Amino acid sequence: METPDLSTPTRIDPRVLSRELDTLLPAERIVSVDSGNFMGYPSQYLAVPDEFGFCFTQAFQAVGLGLSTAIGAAMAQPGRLPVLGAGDGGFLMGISELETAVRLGLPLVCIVYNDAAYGAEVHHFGHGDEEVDLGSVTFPDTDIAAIARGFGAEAVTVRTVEDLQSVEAWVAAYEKGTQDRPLVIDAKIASDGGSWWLAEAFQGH
Ligand SMILES: Cc1ncc(C[n+]2csc(CCOP(=O)(O)OP(=O)(O)O)c2C)c(N)n1
Ligand SMILES: [Mg+2]
Repeated sequence: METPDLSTPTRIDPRVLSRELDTLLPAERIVSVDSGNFMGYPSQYLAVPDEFGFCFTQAFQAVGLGLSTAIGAAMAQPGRLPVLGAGDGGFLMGISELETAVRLGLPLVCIVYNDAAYGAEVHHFGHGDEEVDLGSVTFPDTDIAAIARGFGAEAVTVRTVEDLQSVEAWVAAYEKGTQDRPLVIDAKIASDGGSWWLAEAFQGH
């Protein structure tokens, strides 16, 4: 099936981003997923080798556990590339653990689906035709790549498929066995109008 693409010149469709990363990143991987509107994208588009390749923290329903989950997964299975899928809100909640990943020299890929919002909450606030104030759940743009570099990680800002080229260099070093820094992908994502899985889940709220 063709991947839907609502990318704009400055924001990438999260489904296209995830599909491209599925191709770019080594298949021998362990995917961890934080909580939020975004969480279906890595779950749907990033293939994993088996059941030991997928850590889904939704059992706790708490935002912000993804990065520490991914670090734990990396320690448990050093032979696999750890890949985190997180939203901007959840990633910033747990970002102190980036220092841990840098200190441990972990090759860890953090995909941050950056919609400048607590996107899941937009579902709650924004349904129907009424005018609603989204001021408490939407944010100004945050340069997560710059913050990640401050922690000592490698980082890239992604707005288009072409911007993903720098991921290839990071992967090449990983494949040579010389990669000792996490990579944070600050993906400025386009809206697909709110993910279908949360629209469905929130129907009763
Ligand atoms: C600790 C905690 N606080 C608040 C919530 C409610 N909550 C669920 S998803 C979400 C938004 C997460 O935002 P982000 O990580 O940016 O992901 P997005 O929904 O934007 O894709 C919030 C606040 C929660 N589940 N856990
Ligand atoms: Mg968000």
